[in-house]
Amino acid sequence: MIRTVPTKPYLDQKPGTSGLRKKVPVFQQEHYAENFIQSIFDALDGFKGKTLVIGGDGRFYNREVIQKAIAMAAANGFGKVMVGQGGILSTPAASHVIRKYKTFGGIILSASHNPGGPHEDFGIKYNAGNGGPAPEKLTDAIFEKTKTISSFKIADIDQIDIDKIGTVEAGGMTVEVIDPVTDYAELMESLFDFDAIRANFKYGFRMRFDAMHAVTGPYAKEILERRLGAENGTCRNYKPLPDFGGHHPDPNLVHAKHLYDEMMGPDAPDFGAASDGDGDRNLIIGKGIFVTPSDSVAMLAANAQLAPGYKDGLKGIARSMPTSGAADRVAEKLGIGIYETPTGWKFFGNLLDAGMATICGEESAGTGSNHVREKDGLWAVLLWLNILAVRGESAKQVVTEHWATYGRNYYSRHDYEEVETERANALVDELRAKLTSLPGTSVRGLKITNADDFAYHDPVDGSVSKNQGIRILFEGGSRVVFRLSGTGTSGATLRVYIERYEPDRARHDLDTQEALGDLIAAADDIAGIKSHTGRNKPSVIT
Ligand code: VG1
Ligand code: CO
Repeated sequence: MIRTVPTKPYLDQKPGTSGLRKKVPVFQQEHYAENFIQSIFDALDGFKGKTLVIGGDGRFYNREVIQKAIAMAAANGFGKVMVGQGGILSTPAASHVIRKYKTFGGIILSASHNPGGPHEDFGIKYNAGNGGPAPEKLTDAIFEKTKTISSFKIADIDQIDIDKIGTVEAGGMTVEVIDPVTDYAELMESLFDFDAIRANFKYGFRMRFDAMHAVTGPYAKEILERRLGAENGTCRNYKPLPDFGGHHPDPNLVHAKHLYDEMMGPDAPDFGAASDGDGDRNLIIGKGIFVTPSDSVAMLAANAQLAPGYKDGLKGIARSMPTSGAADRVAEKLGIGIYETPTGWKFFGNLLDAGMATICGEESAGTGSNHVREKDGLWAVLLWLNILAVRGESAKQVVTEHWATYGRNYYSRHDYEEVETERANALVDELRAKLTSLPGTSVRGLKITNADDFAYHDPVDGSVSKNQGIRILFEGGSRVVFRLSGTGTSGATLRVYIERYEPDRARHDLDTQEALGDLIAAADDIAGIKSHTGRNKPSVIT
């Protein structure tokens, strides 16, 4: 029943910031997905007879690869797989299932916020037994295996009916199809004050949640409308579609502009939120005010004790390097640790496992805590709802009061998408070459105090990750960071992160792009963005 199929390596299967992401036609090449899945198994040890979780964000090609993964898990000796019904498991829900049932690990099929469809993106990543994304050591080992693979193992079994909840035997292995929502919804109930949130809705609090036709729809419907009593229709675009309705399931001010416009309009609900393709990102917009993700993690950390799951306080806060320093001020006030990691959730795993950090965040709309080992979109939304319900205040009040207490970190990210790879590399190489000569010089009247290429020394396992983003620091604490995206599937994406700290509360309601104007101009002077990319302006500003 088990076949060993000869195959040839593909040389482009290097996992990026979050797993392997490629266009669907690339994944549809003969044995392309099989090679990567077998390489994952080949890089792991000791899973014979153990359980593997399999789920995805429901995008185009999800069902096909799930069938392959099940048949290959059987052939490779797993004892059981747990699959989300319909092939659906949000990334945070998958992380929770891995942890709750103490499984060996999981395979998550997603390209997250990237568009889906026959010509769009697909992705595969492996999460370990702690529920978190494979650390660099493991993704490097997987990549090595992909370069030399010569065969894969697959069981000759019929297609599994993944739409029917229940347990079947196939290929000498147990396949359990589980409800993707129940365990996750219970976890949320255990962390948050559902009574307070329910009462708030009852007394007229209105919200809008946009699932962007991605994976969080069924979760949001169940939790917000059924369990918390938000009015019917609170959740919009809640049906997961293989092509996300033709849109980018990226909850930012460009791709969720309709939500932003609604929240700034005259009849705005009290609170607006959205999540991405695989449910790990969040967009938070209060009535009349957008909350940047960097601010959001700081504000959630500052108020977390209002939620039952965090009533005993936080152990520490971790943020990715490009994320603004707003959270640092909260950590300082709380007297807890603050950790600065490279971009990508895999770097938070050790800090969470070691109990050094409780809340983590990234500027890219990712926030989460030690309840799972992934960022978690709905978790962030529910913590906001919990805080607003207990404080009895609007999001705008919470935000402005936070700025008054801690000062405001003006923050923006400029993305230049699908730049020719050579041109993007040339920009980075040139910048790197002049790093040592920059400190002490001034650009646009701004004095550079330091310039380096960020390297992370993991305080738990001692591993070192180099070249994680170029930082230019200015006198007064402002900074500009440059790095290339590790999640794109065509060309290169240059990300430029710009930040200025403003302690003066009389200057807290400036337009963000204006408040950062001189830094934005300085970034171009220093890196030659326009000349290298040939672009006059960014493709996306968040
Ligand atoms: C981006 C974000 C990063 C995030 C990653 C995965 O990576 O910047 O913060 O962890 O996406 O998020 P990059 O390398 O493109 O900058 V998700 O929601 O796409 O899994
Ligand atoms: Co995502």
